[in-house]
Amino acid sequence: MPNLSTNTPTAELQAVDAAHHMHPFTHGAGLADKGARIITRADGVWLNDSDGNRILDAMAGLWCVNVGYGRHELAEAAARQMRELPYYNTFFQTSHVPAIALAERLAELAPGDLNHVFYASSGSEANDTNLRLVRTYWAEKGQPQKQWVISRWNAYHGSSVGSGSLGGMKGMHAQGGMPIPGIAYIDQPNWWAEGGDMTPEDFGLERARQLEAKILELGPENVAAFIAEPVQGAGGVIVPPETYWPEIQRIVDQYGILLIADEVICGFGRTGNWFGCQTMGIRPDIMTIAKGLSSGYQPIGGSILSDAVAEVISGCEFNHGYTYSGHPVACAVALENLRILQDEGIVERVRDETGPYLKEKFEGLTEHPLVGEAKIVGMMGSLALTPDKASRSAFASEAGTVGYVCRERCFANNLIMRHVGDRMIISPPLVISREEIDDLINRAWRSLDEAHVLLKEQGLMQAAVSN
Ligand code: PXG
Repeated sequence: MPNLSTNTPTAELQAVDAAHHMHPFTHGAGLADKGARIITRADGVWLNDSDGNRILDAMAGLWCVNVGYGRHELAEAAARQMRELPYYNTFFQTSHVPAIALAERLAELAPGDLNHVFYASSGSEANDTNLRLVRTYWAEKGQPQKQWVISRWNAYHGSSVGSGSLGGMKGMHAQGGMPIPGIAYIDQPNWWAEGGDMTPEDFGLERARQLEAKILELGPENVAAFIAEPVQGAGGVIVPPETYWPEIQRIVDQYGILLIADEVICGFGRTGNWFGCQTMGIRPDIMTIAKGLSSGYQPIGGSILSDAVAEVISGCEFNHGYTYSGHPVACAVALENLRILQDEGIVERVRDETGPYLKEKFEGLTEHPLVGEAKIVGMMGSLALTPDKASRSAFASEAGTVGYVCRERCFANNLIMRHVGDRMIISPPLVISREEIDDLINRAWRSLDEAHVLLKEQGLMQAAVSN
């Protein structure tokens, strides 16, 4: 049994990783051949790997390290809490200070009358909570037939059976018996890929009105809730046209359907406000939170409920909860993380300074021959790659082929930028500086150039037959 450390040679770490560690959303054999990239340390927006590379992390881990890496205050908060009370549960009429204090803080930060927190340890768990919660809400109100939850194709709401079913990822549904019954899907507001000849405004209305049509098809008396990310993240940073959300809000109000805003990515400053629903001007009844809540330093998530929803749920025994609901160490770290976001004015900086600066630079990438559109809200953005800007064509190759080529060039240039199909996405730590933004854009430009050369060499610049 080797005594592994960050000083162990990369090849040895990779071999043991391949032998014993199964990775999420990964073709295991493919990775075993190639060897995983091994991250050893991180500071600010920078990662170090076991080969000594210094890498600009333009994804904030998995959209979560909002305050950046290396914040000792968060380590201290965890250590303090571990010494004082490392664990206790919140079942059986008990509570503890970190869970109480964080719930109070979240109630202050969340808009409107979103004042009540049910804790989980991840976004997936929180969305499972939401699924049971909205159905229980209507049952308690004497309408037990209100069971359907409407979601969107290409939404991501987690990877458990419940949250994966709430999501609209067909590749996930194909494995392991998903989706579960009682969930319906409408199309996403992705104008670039699906808008055809419509204006973005008309398209936004058309996609929102699919919700109305679906409610009428199922019967409003049978529909519990609509769930959506204010801006789709894992689906490729799809920023909806401006007409979309106001129309969705009208529809959920008109038919008495609960609105769940999945803020797992959009929350805690990512869009330039504390929550994405504020940026999009919507009033959810429930918000899902995770990721940026602790900047990823501890696994913690939750659901924030409005007064009206909480009052109904509190009127019954909701037979649901997790061993780690309101874990004291995770709550203590989240509280400290919220303090940092607040005291350092990080959300305001994204809104007023670095966000607009990044937007200007990022939109400049549309000058590149490969880039059709650049969409960005706060610090989440995406580039649509295309062989033909005028017609907004997709590539003739299988979706993701070109995106993968581009992502590999980004990695070679020590820039972590993801691809979703043939969209390239960024979601950097919110503390990224102007100089680091310049660096990010330079590396992205260089990677696009290199990808463009390769794509031409490989004959991959062909357009698909129709848009
Ligand atoms: N909702 C949203 C909007 C998310 O983005 C979840 C729920 C689930 O959270 P947990 O903590 O259970 O993972 C997420 C997670 C990707 C990627 O490839 C995105 C997520 C997770 C893993 C990978 O973009 N988002």
